[in-house]
Amino acid sequence: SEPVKPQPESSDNVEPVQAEYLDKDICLLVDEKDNFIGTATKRECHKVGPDGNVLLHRAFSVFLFNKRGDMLLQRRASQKVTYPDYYTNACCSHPLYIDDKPEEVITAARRRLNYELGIPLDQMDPELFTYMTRVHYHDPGDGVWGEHEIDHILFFQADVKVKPNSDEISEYCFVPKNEFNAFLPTLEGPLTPWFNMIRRHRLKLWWDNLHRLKELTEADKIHKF
Ligand code: DMA
Ligand code: MN
Repeated sequence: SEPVKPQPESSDNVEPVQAEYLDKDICLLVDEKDNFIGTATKRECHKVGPDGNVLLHRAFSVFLFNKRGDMLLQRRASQKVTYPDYYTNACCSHPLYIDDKPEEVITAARRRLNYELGIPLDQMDPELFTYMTRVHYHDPGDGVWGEHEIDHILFFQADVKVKPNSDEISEYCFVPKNEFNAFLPTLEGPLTPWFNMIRRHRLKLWWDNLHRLKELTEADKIHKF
């Protein structure tokens, strides 16, 4: 009989576009104080180990608001490797190791907002981003793919052109602040753990103060909510 062919790792049920990035994207490993200590592929950074652990790496989460103060909520595409079909904030991803150095977080955020939401780069002046704080969290996900990150939280407010990439996002909408709490229970899927954490601990405070966010930043802190 035919010998059993060894399966390449990248064929483990992951959709091809996502699989390509799992091996191509080089993420930044950090220590508990967010010091850069090395690199690993996106795949290595999200595989849950036999002990339930995941490698600690650097990430960012953008919360995007239009000028009226409505917040962009999106649903992750079904083919996402981690947290498919979950509802979440505008854009999350990872600063990468590019040109022999760690990419700046705001540079990475602009790159991914352009890729995932189709926002033109010239509509995202770096000055429009406010770096709020960092959150250290560990979540085992589905037990195969999970997260363990120091997540840099960025707020962004501007009226921008949005054209979502269907490889990444299946739905999006802008939610007015006074409708947010009633809107959440109507969603047909769960919220991502990081979005839920920020929602519970900081979102109301920061959403109420979009006009003076700089006064509320906790730049040196790394929260463990
Ligand atoms: C990873 O987001 C970052 C956080 C804060 C969870 P992601 O899974 O959306 O990353 P990517 O878009 O690069 O797959
Ligand atoms: Mn990650």
